[in-house]
Amino acid sequence: MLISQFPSLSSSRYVKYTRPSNCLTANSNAEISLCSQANRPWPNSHQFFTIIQSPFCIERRCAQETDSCSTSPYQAKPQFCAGDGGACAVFQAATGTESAIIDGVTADATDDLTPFNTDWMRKYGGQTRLVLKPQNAHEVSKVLEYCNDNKFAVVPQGGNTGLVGGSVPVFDEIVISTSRMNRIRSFDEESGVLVVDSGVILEKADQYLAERGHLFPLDLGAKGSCHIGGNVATNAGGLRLFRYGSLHGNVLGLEAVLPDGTIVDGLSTLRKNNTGYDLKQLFVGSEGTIGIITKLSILCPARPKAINVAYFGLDSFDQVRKAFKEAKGYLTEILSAFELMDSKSQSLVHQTTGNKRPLEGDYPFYCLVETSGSDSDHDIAKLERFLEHVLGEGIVADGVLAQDETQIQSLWRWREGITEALSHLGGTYKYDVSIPLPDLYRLVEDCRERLTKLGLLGDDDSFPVRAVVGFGHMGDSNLHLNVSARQYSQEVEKALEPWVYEWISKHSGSISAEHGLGIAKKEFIGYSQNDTMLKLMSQIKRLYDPNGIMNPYKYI
Ligand code: FAD
Ligand code: 2HG
Ligand code: ZN
Repeated sequence: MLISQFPSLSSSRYVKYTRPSNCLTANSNAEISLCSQANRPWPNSHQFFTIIQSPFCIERRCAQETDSCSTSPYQAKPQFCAGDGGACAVFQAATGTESAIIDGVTADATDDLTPFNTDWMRKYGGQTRLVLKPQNAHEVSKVLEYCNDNKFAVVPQGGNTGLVGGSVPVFDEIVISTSRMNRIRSFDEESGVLVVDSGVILEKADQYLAERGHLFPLDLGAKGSCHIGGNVATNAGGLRLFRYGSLHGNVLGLEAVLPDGTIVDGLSTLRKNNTGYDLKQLFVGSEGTIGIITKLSILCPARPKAINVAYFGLDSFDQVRKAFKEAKGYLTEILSAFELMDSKSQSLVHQTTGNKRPLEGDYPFYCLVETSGSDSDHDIAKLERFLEHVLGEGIVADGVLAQDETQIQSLWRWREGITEALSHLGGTYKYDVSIPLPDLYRLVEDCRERLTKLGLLGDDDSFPVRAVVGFGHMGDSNLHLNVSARQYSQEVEKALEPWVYEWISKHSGSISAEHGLGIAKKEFIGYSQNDTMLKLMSQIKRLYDPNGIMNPYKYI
């Protein structure tokens, strides 16, 4: 066989992603909005914001504009108030226990509130003084009805791993966390239908299914923290969408609560159900703007018995495209992932983890190819024919094939670990985009060239940008352009936006492939949606949420 023997990888630990620790432990008065410096203790925004208390509401002004503080273009809408002691008593009665509330209204709870006010990237933050953790749809209903009647704004929050600032408040909106809605309700081995509460952690659901010979049809790097409700609310794509398709197809039914407290019972477990509008689809990717998802039924495939993973080094993006084409041709029904990583992404993972690299040489591009099937001998034979072909034709320069489960996990870490590796380096500007394959990587090259010409990109600390990195789900034409800055700054942001979005629009792409819009892309939705679509979306929003209490200031 032509492929090199698998070298012993230095670490076989499978990484579990949690929020960066300095975000969880730092002290905060939560006086922050759209303003942070990732490599300073979090948060330190007192110099930027003052709070003006009115009898009913809280209003914020940016007191001092500096290069590192993007002044929030948003003012708290006057009708949204943080709630008062009376409201807290109502919420306590609705949720039945004191432990379901983090109450920073009647007492100081700053430290407990900080993780709910701070997003995963430490880029966006709010100042909620109230976190509610209802346990079921009836409790959510009571809470939302009261909020709606009193025009209290709310932000649904799952695992808070979202990457567009959608899961944290902008001002003092009340956070409704799904963390106590965490029960697996049922699983039918014959149909493969799983019914879960929305706060079940993705990895827990997958472990439960593994014990029953099945697989959750979504997998992503944040699986140890993200909630299934959050996955559905963002229509997360992840590492195996190529094989198992999008959540729009796999979610069979859901239960949700509308802002006025109405419980929508659409928890069908049927695969086919053509009876009128498929309203559940509105919740898939709604990012908490029309209601709170409380339960889900999901179609789960049988767990493949034979999984193989290969990792390649390639000399150009054209070779990557050829390898992808050949993988589809040779591996057809067993190909389950084809992931792209550029040289810079892999050197940054190496730098932050210290792990031994899978290949000896350095290549401009790397790919991870996974096959999943039911017959190991059949799959290996197919994979070997493919490997011999791509190595023999010089499409792939070098490669390794995992020999066991530990090595499979280790190879995946070189792809899944990129986001976490970057999070240790400062602030990361993230652009999650769809681009037709021929132009996919050109965005990274053009971005590098632009930042270099502007004098922003360089190796030493005098340059604000450390690296421009490209990786993503090649099989889905989904690129992740990550610009790693030494700290978040207006100078870098202005160099990137709207330039990136204009580039995407010119190349017939989408400005959000899988992470959603949140607050990060609120201003830019027009680059991917026309006026008619935007008008229809606004009409739907008004129909479901006439008082506009659901996740305000976000994309709609
Ligand atoms: P949160 O971050 O808590 O919320 C996300 C949004 O959904 C918010 O707008 C929130 O208001 C809303 N929401 C949450 N729960 C509900 C609910 N029950 N009802 C209504 N609205 C709700 N995304 C991908 O698509 N593919 C990837 O491969 C991928 N990899 C990632 C890797 C890492 C290391 C990290 C940190 C993130 C990654 N993400 C990825 C981004 C993120 O979208 C997913 O992690 C996940 O889908 C978010 O789930 P969550 O429970 O953390 O939701
Ligand atoms: C991934 O594919 C995630 O790893 C995160 O979608 C991408 O960090 C990112 O930009
Ligand atoms: Zn992704």
